[in-house]
Amino acid sequence: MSLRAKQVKGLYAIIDTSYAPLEGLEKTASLIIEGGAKILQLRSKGTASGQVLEACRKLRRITLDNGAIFIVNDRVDIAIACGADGVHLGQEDIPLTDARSLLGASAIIGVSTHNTKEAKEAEASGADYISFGPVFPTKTKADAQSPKGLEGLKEIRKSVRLPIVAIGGVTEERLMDVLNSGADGAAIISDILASGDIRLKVSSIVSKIGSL
Ligand code: TZP
Ligand code: MG
Repeated sequence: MSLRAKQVKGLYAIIDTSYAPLEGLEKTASLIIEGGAKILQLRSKGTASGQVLEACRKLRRITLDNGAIFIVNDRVDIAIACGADGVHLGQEDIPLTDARSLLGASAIIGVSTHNTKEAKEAEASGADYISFGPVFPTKTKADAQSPKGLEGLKEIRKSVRLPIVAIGGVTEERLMDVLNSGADGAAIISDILASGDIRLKVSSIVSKIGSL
């Protein structure tokens, strides 16, 4: 496993701007980082590119100041422009090999997968990690596939060696279930952003993972 891949484990916090408005972005990110998250992604569907870049530059500064990894969802161009650590690609985004040529050898590149075929393809193409899901029902992604369950996650674990980040309906309560089913990391949006106390929620999640 590459050095890049080894860093992808534990809590993978995603700021989705449908839960956390761009105006309060730095505050939200700071609370997540103060809670102890070491990986942060920005996901901002439908936002103008210039605004996304501006937001990413802020998050890049906060993550760099705190030794956290910063990943941009979907947009290789914005990841390059803000100096992110990497990008997360969906199945419909630009191919991994093109992203790798643009971002370079040291970038962390993740790919969304929903089945064994996609997971194996991502591994063969040089992904550093895959996300797999939705493991559970989620309201966050309108076009999410049907939930794959913990059994689906266990199947994927058997098919690839890459770090697997479980996504979709993952909560503090379900955290241990996904980690015990083969996930190396847990990507969480709503359980963090919709909680009344983001810093406390993150630190509680991080301490649960730390006690593994
Ligand atoms: N991809 C698959 S499910 C999902 C994404 C982006 C949404 C996850 O959000 P939540 O709120 O943690 O269920
Ligand atoms: Mg995407």
